[in-house]
Amino acid sequence: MVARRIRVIGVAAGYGAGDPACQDGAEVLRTLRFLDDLESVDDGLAWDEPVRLAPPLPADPVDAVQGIAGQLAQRVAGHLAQGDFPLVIGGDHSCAIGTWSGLKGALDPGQRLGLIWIDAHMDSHTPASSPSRNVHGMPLACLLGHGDPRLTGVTGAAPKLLAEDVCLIGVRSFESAEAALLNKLGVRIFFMDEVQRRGLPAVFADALRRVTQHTAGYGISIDLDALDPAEGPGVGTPVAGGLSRADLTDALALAQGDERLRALEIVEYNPYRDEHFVTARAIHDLCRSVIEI
Ligand SMILES: [Mn+2]
Repeated sequence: MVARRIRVIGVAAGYGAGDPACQDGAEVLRTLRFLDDLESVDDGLAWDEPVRLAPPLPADPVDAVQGIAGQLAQRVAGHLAQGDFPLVIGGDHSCAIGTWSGLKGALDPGQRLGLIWIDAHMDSHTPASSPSRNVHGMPLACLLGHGDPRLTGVTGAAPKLLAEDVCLIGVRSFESAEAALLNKLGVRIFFMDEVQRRGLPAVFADALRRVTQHTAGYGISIDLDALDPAEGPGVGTPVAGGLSRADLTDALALAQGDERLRALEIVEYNPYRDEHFVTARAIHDLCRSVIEI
C-alpha cells in the first residue's frame, strides 16, 4: 500500500449473529499479536481502540447494530480523512453497514463506491425475508438501500452502493428471497461453481473491473466463511466447498498497491471454533497479501 498507514479497527460486536462469539475475534488477534509482522510494512500498521458499545446495551439487536455502525462509520471516515487505510476486523458481518457507509460518506457527493463481497452467503435478507432475523444476514441488502431504516440510514438515507458497482464471490448457501433481490437489482454473483470452473484469478479480475468501472474507489469485504472450513474452521456459519486460502491470498494480491482500494474488512472470526489458530493465520495471510509491497 503506497504511503498509507494502516489503521486496524477491531469491532467488538456480535449483535448481528445468533452466536455473539465473534465479538472477541479482533481482540484475540490483537493480544496474540497475529498481525505484528505487518507493523514494519510501508508506513506501518497500528491498532485503534476497538469499536464497542458502552452499557446499557439496547434490548433490540437492530439498535445495537445501528450503534456500532454509526461509531464505525465515523472511525473509518476519520482515518480516510487522515490519508490512512482502514482495515476493519469484525465482529459479525453486520459491521459492514458501518464500514461501507463510512467510506461512502467520505467520498464527494455523487461519487460511487465499488465493493467486492467475498462470502459463502449472500447476506441480502430483509427483515421480511429473513427466517432468523439475524442482522448479519442482511448487511449487503442494507447497503443497497433495502432493509430497516435504522440500518439503511447510517450516514444518510441514500443507498451506499449501486448494484452495478457490486459483486459477490464464493456464494454457495442462500435463500431464494436473497437471490431474487440481488437478481432484481442486477448485482453480479460469482457462485462457487463458477469460481471452480474458471478459477479465482479470472473471476477476481472480472470483479475488479466491475467495481472500478464507474466508481471513485472500491473496498473488499471478506467473510471468513468464504474459505473452505478445512482451512478456516473458526467462523460462525461454516459451509463446505469453499475457497482455498492459497487461491484467495493469490487473488487479493491483484489488489496490492492499488490506490483505488480504499479499505479492507475481514469478519466473522470466531476464536472459540478455531483449531490451532489456523483461521487466525489465514487472516494474517489475507491481510499481508493486500498490504505487502
Ligand atoms: Mn457474511
